[in-house]
Amino acid sequence: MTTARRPRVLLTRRWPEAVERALAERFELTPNLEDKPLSAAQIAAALLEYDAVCPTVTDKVDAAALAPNQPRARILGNFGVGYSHIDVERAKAIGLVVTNTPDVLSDCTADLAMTLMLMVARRAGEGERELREGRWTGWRPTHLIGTKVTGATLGIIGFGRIGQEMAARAHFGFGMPILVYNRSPVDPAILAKTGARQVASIEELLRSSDVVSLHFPGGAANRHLINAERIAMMRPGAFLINTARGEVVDEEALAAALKAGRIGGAGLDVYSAEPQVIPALLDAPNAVLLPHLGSATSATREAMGFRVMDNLVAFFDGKEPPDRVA
Ligand code: 8YV
Repeated sequence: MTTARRPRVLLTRRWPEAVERALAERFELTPNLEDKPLSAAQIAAALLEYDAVCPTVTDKVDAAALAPNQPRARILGNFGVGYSHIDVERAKAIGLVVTNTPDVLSDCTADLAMTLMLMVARRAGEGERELREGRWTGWRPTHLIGTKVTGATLGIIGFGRIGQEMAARAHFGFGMPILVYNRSPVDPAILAKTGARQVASIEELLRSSDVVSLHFPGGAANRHLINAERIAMMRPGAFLINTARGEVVDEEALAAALKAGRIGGAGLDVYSAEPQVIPALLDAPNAVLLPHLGSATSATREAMGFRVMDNLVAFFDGKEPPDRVA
């Protein structure tokens, strides 16, 4: 029996142990032992050396990283559902297949969006900072008064898998009426599950919601979709939740609205220049700021890794990878 050479696979970061172990049984695996993001030059070099390169959101897989015109690599197995860090057109032009990891992180990302909504509306971040810093002087009827979430109207922009999970949690757990803005019409049966109503414009949604949660992809087309003008359309005291991608919000405009008390607060898990967060947001007490934790549970991170593996196995077996996006 001839032993065919196993495909060489590069992971650009450390992955969950169980996934690395399984991948190493099937492929000639190189994890990034240093666990630091790769530079464009390192990604370009890797494309000449490996059969598959598996990036994450911390890798800028742009035209510079995709410089080789004739890479050895044939597939980018992205660890994550969002892939706005990958220049998909350039990847296609040099013959790379691109896959992602949908479905498996919808629950945990929706859970985190709920966490942010509750934290910001109930001023949990402010309260915890006060207590830990020894500034808590005790209970009083007027202390850290927040906003009631139960029954408030939730506006969801982008009604894909994660948006729908958010709707279910908010509607069935907190009795929230759901408004939806989505580029294409949503199947009435899907809307009916949470009694959601699809509105015709983002503007209508912003004007009619007490909480606005963003669940659409990043990338150039959606950059600053939530800009100063649109933030100004939000109800006074409303909350903006972003677990999607930082670039979809004009962060300076958001920080200005928070500072002016134009809206009630913001709950953010993603930023336009991660891991940097602009000072104006860091200075806003009514912002709850988490470090991109949407999918950060052991169950989900393992499932994401195994989902990449399924795609690699299919691809190298000559089959269509199930989560091909390009
Ligand atoms: C991932 C995410 O952890 O999947 C996504 O799109 O935003 C996160 O949940 C991250 O992108 C990993 O690359």
